[in-house]
Amino acid sequence: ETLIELSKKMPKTELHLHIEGTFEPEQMFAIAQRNQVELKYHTVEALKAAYQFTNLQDFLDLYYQGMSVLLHEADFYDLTMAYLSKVHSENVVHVEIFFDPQGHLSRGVPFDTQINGIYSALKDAETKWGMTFKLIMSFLRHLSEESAFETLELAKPFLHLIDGVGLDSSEVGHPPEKFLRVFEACKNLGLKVTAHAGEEGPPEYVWQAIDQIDVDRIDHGNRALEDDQLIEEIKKRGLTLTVCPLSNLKLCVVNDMKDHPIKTMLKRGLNATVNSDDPAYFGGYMADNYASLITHTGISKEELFQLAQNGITGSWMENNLKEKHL
Ligand code: ES4
Ligand code: ZN
Repeated sequence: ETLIELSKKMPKTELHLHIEGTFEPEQMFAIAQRNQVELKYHTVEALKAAYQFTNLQDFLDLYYQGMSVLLHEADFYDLTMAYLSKVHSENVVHVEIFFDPQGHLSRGVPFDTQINGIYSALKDAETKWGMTFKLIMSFLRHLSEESAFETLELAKPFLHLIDGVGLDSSEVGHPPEKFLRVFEACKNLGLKVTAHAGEEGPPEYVWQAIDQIDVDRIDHGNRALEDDQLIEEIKKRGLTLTVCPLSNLKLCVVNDMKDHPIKTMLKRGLNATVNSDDPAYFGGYMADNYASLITHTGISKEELFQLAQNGITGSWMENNLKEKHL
């Protein structure tokens, strides 16, 4: 059995996935047509040709355009179900999904439309396949603290459906401390907390996520490797890093997959996991992320098992369920 075959068979978790980043061009055009929304690109080919990014912002500009066709609950359902069917076929057994409510509220799409569509698909996948899930509401960090607080207010009737909050979008210039008070309020409501940190931003932003926000997890965290003391702190706290190999390649966080630091992370004792971030934009889902690491980094069978195991221990699933999967 090859390592790629093995990695496909392993039960896997996805802990870093933006549902709006699973929007495949074909589905985007179909929903655009049924909603009579015009896209800037007029063919699937032209859109796909635009997926060449030099940094995070290049990607985000297209990501916000793409999600602009999502208007109705059925759109959010269809998007989510397409993603869940795909990763079910790759033996993903548990997903923790981000959604960006502000990216839709700004277009007049109500909070309940968004969350009801996404949540119904998650529930259906649980019923059909036993796939378990957590739902994470993410704040857009390029927007204000006030906007994040308004979003939290809108989320309050739906807190029974939301497990945690995250922080995403343009990192540099928008440090975690900008949202210190919002995250404090979220924690007081019993929500788990994670934040994108150290993707493009400096180690200082990872320190802030830990020391000021007291995050339960770190999304990406690549640049933590620049600071030995920070590595020690992450280990001391047992924090999981949700690493996204194909994302890192497409957004030029790494220049070549052979230089991807995931093996270094494991060797340094960090709880790294493999995730797909925005698979429709970055060239692959969970299985593709593993396959790329296998093909280009010389990762071992033991390291693959460690990554999958970290995905279970670092998830927010209940402890008895973790034990079942380990
Ligand atoms: C994102 Cl890769 C990435 N980084 C930050 N924010 C995001 N939102 C969607 N994908
Ligand atoms: Zn992300």
